[in-house]
Amino acid sequence: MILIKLGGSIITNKEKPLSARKKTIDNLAKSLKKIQEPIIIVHGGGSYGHYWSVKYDMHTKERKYDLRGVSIVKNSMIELNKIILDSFLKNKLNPYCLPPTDFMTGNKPITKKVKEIEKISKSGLIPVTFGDALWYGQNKTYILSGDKIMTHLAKILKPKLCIFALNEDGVYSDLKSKKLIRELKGENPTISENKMDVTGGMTRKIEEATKISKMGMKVFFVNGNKPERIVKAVKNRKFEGTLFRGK
Ligand code: IP8
Repeated sequence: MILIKLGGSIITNKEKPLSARKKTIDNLAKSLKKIQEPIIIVHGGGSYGHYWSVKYDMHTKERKYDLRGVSIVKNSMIELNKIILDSFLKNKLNPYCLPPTDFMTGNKPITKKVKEIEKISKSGLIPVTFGDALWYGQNKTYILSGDKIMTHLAKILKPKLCIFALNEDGVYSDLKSKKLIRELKGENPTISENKMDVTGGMTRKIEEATKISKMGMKVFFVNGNKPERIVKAVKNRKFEGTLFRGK
């Protein structure tokens, strides 16, 4: 089983509020169609969820955020999720929409529910979940990042491979020259931050990827604009991107 995160920066135009990159999503869907094994998809918020989270000052910390903000962030994620689901359907994939409320309670995954997601993916359906604004308890809510969902799912399901599709070739050792790091073994590279991202952008991704790789799984960062690289990574062909190697 393969766990794939479609980053918000690849499925939306982060420069422009509420704009999905429909052509890119279609191309991703076409490539996913070529994968012959069970997959689970997680997607990010990009210029939907993050745009509204910034407006309403909502973050990953559990707090009493503006209720209007909670509703609007959730609504925008449903809107983006619908675009992904429509594209999958159009490209002959069978998505199975799973908002994170289906398998999370507070900030913890429900193991039994997560295990069910694996069964769903093994049936041939493609579970599709996403980062979201979530109820925590005691009138508090928080923003759950899709990257964090990747770690929760990986920990319980131990997929063969975790892939993060990004708007970059992978992790760069130097941002100016865009020199690609081909392999990381637990070390933390320094990177600059995207201010629009309430869940921590690339830093969070690297943090979660490192956690997953330390649990003994392979994690790949690949450029989602070249979705054939996802297929190559799955088929173990010549890989282009950054590999996080575990134990
Ligand atoms: O883009 C965050 O998910 P991410 C989703 O995977 C929201 O960090 C609602 C901002």
